[in-house]
Amino acid sequence: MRLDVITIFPEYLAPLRLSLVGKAADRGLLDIRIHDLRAWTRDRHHTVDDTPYGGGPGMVMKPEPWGEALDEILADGPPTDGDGAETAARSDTGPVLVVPTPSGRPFTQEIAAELAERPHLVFAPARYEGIDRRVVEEYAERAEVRELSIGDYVLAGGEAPVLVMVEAVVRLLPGVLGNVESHRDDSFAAGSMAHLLEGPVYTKPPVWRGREVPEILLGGHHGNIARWRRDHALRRTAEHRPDLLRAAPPGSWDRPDLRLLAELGWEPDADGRFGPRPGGMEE
Ligand code: JDQ
Repeated sequence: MRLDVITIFPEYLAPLRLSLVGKAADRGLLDIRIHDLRAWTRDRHHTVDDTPYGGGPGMVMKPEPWGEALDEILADGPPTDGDGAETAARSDTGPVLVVPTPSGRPFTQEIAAELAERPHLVFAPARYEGIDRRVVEEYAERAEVRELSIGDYVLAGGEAPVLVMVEAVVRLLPGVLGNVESHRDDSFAAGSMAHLLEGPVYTKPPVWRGREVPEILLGGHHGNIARWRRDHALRRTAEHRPDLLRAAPPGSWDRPDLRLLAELGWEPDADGRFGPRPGGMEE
């Protein structure tokens, strides 16, 4: 996978050289290139921002440096394969332009998995009040543009979201995780555990500062351990993420689940779901 990041703070992306992502790059699974947007300015002061049309506070990123940077980086990326009838903007093998913004669609595990399938991701973290709108319009004709938010809080720029999204994507690439982690059931992975958060975990010593590891985990009864873990996962999900319980499809719950959920004050409706069905307002 080829991964480009265009930023006015290239040092902010230094953590991509470390840990899991950095190791994946060292092993050749990933080609990461960090670019300074100011390299594509033409004035003496390397200006990247200007005042907003229509007035208002703050500054807006000028379109020209982004245009020059993206033209060069998209031309230099892996080739889009296909029959020529499809454009890079629509092809599964064309580039994806990821633009972090508080007004984007929510970045989810599902989107991370989709991005992990693509050969070329170009990240465009902005600063100030964001990038001139015409840049997204222009590159939507040459790439799949994804405007994404990592959560409902306001950051000062898109660099931290890039670190978050790259880590979520790279750990899904084949060969990046060792066997232990790759066989784990992730809380948000599509599949059997999608509606359950992780329960608590423990390691040695068996007693720390007078606090004991739950006895059931010390015995070897795998059936009882699995049930104990599921109960704690359910309790935690009901407490922290009731929305996930409500979104779980009917048939997600076995008899002990339903007994515990009833104890916690949850009752399924006639269809076996907790609360109103999600959806109905898409697009
Ligand atoms: C930028 C800004 C517009 C604040 C400038 C570029 N989830 C998430 N929170 N915040 C961001 C993403 C984010 C991403 C990129 C950014 C914030 N800002 C500051 C811009 C309105 C408010």
